[in-house]
Parts: sequence; C-alpha cells; structure tokens
Amino acid sequence: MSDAGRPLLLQNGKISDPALAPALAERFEVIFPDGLTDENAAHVRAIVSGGGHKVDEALLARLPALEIISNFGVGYDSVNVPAAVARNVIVTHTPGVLDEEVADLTLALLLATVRQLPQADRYVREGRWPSGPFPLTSSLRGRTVGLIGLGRIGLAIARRLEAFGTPVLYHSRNARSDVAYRHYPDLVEMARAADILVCIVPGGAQTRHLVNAPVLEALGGQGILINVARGSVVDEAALIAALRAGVIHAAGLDVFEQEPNVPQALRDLENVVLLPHVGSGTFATRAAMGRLVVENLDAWFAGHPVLTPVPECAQLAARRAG
Ligand code: A2R
Repeated sequence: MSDAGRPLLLQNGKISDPALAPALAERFEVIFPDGLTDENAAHVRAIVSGGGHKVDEALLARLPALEIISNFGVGYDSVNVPAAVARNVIVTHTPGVLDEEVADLTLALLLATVRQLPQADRYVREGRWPSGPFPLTSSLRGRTVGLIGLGRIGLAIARRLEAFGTPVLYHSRNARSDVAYRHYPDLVEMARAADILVCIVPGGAQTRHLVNAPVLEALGGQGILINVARGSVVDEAALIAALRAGVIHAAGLDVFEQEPNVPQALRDLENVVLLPHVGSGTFATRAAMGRLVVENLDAWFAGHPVLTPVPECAQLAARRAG
C-alpha cells in the first residue's frame, strides 16, 4: 500500500483516453516512469501499459510486489508476457471493444490507397486541377483481398469486404470452421492468389517480418499491401525496395517498425498512404478501451476474476480467481 492507503500503480506510457487518468487517480496512487525510485518500486502493485512503451524483464525485476498489468490495447507485444507469467503477474488487454473501429479505418485506408484519395486531395490543394484531370487509378472492382489474420478484427474487416462485393481469402495458423472463406496455410501461396493483402495479426516474434520480399514478389506488380497490425509484421526495408522497383503497386500503412519515426524513404514515395497509428483512435473507442482497462483492475483488486486476460494468462487468471 502507498501512504494514502491506495495501491500504487505505475502508468507506463501516455494513454490517449482523457477519462482514464481521473478514473485511475480515484482508485490508485499513480506514478509515472520518471517518478519510479528504488524505494517506491518495491510497492508497485499494478501497471497500466500502452502506447508502445515496453514492460520488459528489467522493469518487472524492479517490481517485486507487482500483481497485474492492464494493457490499454488489444495488441500486447510491448509486454513481456512470459516474464510476467513466470512472476505470477496477470496481464489483461482490451479485445473486442475496438474491432468495428479498426475495421472501419482499414476499409478507409484500403480505399484511400486503391483510389489514391490523399494524392487526389493534394492535387486539388496544390491548384493542379485546372491544368488537367487527376490521373485514373486502380480499382477495388474485381479484386480479391487476402487477410493475414482472421480473428476478431479480421472478421469485422471481412464482413465489410463482403458488402463491397470483394472476395476474401485468409492466412492464419489454424483454419476456422465457422467461415466459408478459403484458408491458406502458406502465405506466399495466398499472396499469389490475392490482389490486396491486409495484415491484421498480433505483433511479436512469431509474426516478425511475416510479409517479406518473397511475399511481396508473389503479390505482384498490381498488388497492394495494407498494414493495420504492427510495424514489425512487415519487413519495411523489403517493402520500400518493392515499392520503389514496382514489385508491388502501392501500400497503405497505419503502423511502422520504429514508430513514431517513419523512414524518409517511405515519406518520399508517391504510391503510399501513411497514417500515424490511428486504427482505434476515436474518442468513443479509446474511452471504451479505457473503461475495460479500469474494469480489469477493479475486478482484480476486488478479488474477482479479471474480465479479459491475454490468452497466455488465462490459466493463471483462473487459478488466481479460484
Ligand atoms: O494463427 P491463428 O489460427 O491463431 O489465427 C490468428 C492469427 N495469427 C497468426 N497468423 C499467422 N501466423 C501467426 N504467427 C499468427 N498468430 C496469430 O491472427 C487470428 O486469426 C489472428 C488474431 O486474431 P485475434 O487474436 O482475435 O486478434 P484481434 O483482436 O483480431 O487483433 C489482431 C491484432 C492485435 O494484436 C493488434 O496487434 C492489432 O490487430 O490491432
């Protein structure tokens, strides 16, 4: 316990939900990484993580009283979950509440890339229209989308694509029994069959550079890559080379390998649409994520089962609740 009698919580990273800070302050004594000392580190019982800030082995080793990490976001690749589980620390995340929002953004980015909407906007702003019409663009008509990942968000994207009359394929480790979309265990094979690839898998070591030079070559010269997952899923150097050489046609990216730094080489290309990781970035959805972060903490400190443990923690969460 802290001096004020409330548990000590470390907020690791800037969280973009304005309601979260007051909700945490009501329940916890909140400290930030720059206020972490050897003395108070010994009493930290909870972490709220997010914004890509790492919760690594070194940080966990400083926090012997830590019980729970409540991650603001569905992706938790910035948290070293095995190290947390080894210390009996529960990790929760915010699945489900952002699926539709991220799927909306994905379709917006996909259409913006296919139809070159930011380029067309620049064309008008720069006063170039009077000197001639905007060049014709590629089309979503008659094209097939290969989803890399068909989980909660992938399914929400697939539903939207159906409304657009766009056939859907998917790659994942396991085929789903509840969908009619064709499953490709081999990503290169799916890239050959698809015109557009959309990445919506978790980040981390297992999916690092899943999209590499051979996948981009298989996608081909009219191909388009959309990444709304994690920057680490795509080999950015291979992507830049492919975009420059016309190995693929274009890319729409919401995530990058070294966020918030985007390589100048990407920014110099005309055939890319670049967004600053805004997939779930609306007031309503960030508020829903913030509420789930707090609900998980409330459940834990009331001695109830947490609501949304990450899958790797499900057993630990059940054991601690039992
Ligand atoms: O592989 P499976 O059968 O577990 O299918 C999951 C797939 N997936 C992978 N596919 C290929 N290679 C892998 N190493 C791999 N690991 C996972 O990604 C499943 O189809 C999908 C993940 O679905 P969910 O767990 O429901 O995640 P959700 O909520 O759709 O979010 C996906 C990611 C987040 O982790 C953030 O990084 C990003 O979207 O916002």
